[in-house]
Amino acid sequence: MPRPAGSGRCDAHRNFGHIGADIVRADQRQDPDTDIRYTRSPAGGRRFAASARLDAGESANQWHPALAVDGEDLLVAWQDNRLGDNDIFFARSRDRGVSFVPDARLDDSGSDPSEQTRPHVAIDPATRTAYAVWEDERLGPAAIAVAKMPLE
Ligand SMILES: [Ca+2]
Ligand SMILES: [Ca+2]
Repeated sequence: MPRPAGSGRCDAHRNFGHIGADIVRADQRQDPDTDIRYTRSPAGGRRFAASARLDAGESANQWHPALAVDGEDLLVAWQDNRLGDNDIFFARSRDRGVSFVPDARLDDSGSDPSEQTRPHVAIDPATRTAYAVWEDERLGPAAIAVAKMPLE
């Protein structure tokens, strides 16, 4: 699978520093494609637990993870080319990252073969609403798309 331009940077590396870099390198040794993995620090930041894979996109690249937390809710969104072009997928935890529901498509571009890339997510605790924003080429030149989801 071709890798998208500019995809050498990994937000997991930036957010988790040296530990994240080790995890990314280990994944690339085992698989020819990239995955989204998650880890948390139940020890108050002194160490991280073993990581778990969040995406179900076999033989495809998952890139650019973004994470938002509010209370017990945790959302992770990423760029994913499992359907042949890049789309945005997400996974949600309702117990602050102890477990996740199976991942799902986030963007609404359907079967359009356009690129949806580099998501960011946020949660508004006042309205219990999750927001996602990403770069979207469905109308031609890249534009910014936004979606929201009430957290139940
Ligand atoms: Ca993969
Ligand atoms: Ca797409």
